[in-house]
Amino acid sequence: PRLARILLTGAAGGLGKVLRETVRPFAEVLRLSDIASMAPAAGPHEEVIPCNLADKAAVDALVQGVDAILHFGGVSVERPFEEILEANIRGVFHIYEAARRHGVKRVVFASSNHVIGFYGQDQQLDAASLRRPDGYYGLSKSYGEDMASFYFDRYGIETVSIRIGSSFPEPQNRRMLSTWLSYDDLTQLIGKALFTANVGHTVVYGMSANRDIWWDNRLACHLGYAAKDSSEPFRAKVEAQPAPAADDPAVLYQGGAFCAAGPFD
Ligand code: 15L
Repeated sequence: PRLARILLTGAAGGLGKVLRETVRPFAEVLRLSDIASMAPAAGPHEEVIPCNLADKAAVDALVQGVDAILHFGGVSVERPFEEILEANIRGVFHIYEAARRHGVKRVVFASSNHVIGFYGQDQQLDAASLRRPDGYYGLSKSYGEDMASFYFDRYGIETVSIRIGSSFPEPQNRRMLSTWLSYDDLTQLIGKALFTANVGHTVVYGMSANRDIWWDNRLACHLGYAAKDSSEPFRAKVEAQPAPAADDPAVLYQGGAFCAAGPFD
């Protein structure tokens, strides 16, 4: 399956740069957007439109003419509330309002494990577990999930919220042996999120087929996501690092070091 035009926000970000290449087969034209400048310039089958997500009119224009939105834009780490408010909270509202106004029926929302970050690494969760955000960033992703739920119930706009674990070329520490999501698995998951019918608002944990996982995706089984990669080949390399203290948030909480960020005054 293939859509005519997909919008990717956050296209200059860590995952956006990767997705610019890997989601190409999902659309005739990929519209790329970011607040930061994007190199290289638009290639064949690409459109580049810089946009500040906090600017409602600009987001409205950005969304016009697309068939689906991959919303990966915004602040991606813990920051003071005011920064998160503009990019993530106002930003996600602008995306959904624009989707409503322009009849866009499918959004893939880059949510995060930080919506449940304060659970212990000894706990098992599924998509119905109560959220325990680990900061303003996690709160903004939690708000984004609620925004997705509301826009489905009220306007029938469907969303898959992917609670991304840690999507990097390889797991960087012990925690990421559980949270790692390979780029290939992320791309597969986005394909399922775009092309599975009747997703309503589905929450899925974005992780590879790692050995020790904390999250159960059975409530998202209709997506048919089947991870192919695992953090296991990187275990020896990661475990060669000095072990953190037993009371280090990095090994206590699912959200890791985010749980110890701030305060900012
Ligand atoms: C996130 O949500 C961040 O965007 C990313 O930079 C990683 O820190 C990731 O979570 C993680 O928890 O490893």
